Amino acid sequence: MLQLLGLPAQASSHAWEIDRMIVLVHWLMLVLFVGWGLFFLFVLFRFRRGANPKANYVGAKGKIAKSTEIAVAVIEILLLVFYAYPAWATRVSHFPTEQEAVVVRVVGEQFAWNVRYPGPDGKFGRTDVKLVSTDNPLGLDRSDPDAKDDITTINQLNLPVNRPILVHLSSKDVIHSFGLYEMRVKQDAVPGLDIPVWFIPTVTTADMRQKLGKPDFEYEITCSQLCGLGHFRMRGFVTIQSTADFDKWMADQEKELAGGK
Ligand SMILES: [Cu+2]
Repeated sequence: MLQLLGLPAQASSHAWEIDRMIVLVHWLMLVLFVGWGLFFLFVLFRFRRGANPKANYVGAKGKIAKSTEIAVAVIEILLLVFYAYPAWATRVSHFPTEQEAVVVRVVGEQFAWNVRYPGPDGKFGRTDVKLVSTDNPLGLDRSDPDAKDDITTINQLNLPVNRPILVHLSSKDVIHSFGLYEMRVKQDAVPGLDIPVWFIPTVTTADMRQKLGKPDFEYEITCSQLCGLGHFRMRGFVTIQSTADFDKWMADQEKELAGGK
């Protein structure tokens, strides 16, 4: 069924929950589609002109119609209450703490994703809109002690596997949407707002390449909101690594930052 629906591979701990919902809704829609189709054919035959020379203005009065309608409503309520609400509740009310999660800030702009890590001190440094330039797209104030070790990248998000990731999303200009399809994550990035979104990646990029048999596969950040003329090229990449590889990458970034200063 997943293959039939063309869903991307699953790479986060909650991906199955979203997919189960999608599959159940599609089964319901398939039953309704076939049911309505058959009913339509039946009506064409049953109420043909030859058999009904005189129109009946009252219409059909059957119990089947009513009970079918109630059954469909009940199934929809069950889907909502037992599948959709619980899945949504974990997303919005069971956030990991800043201590247990890897915290990242992602700021959308026309047409790129600016990524920022707090660095070893775990604190995000000060930013100032006056400092924004092409070299410093986030306006990071490097004179602030908390900002000295902040790591920034553009269109590249490195994350460790099997750890909660907490992304704080915002935007510099218009509304963008942060979409990680394999993680089943999609959240709007809105100027002036800090919107948190969390997930746990479960498959490293290397493992996913092997699984899919595609040696050049990359997880992508897609902008899922039509945000301007360059919307189509607003894409970043996510590299899911083992904890050791991620720590090494982070250390390399720190070294590069220290060397460049
Ligand atoms: Cu965008």
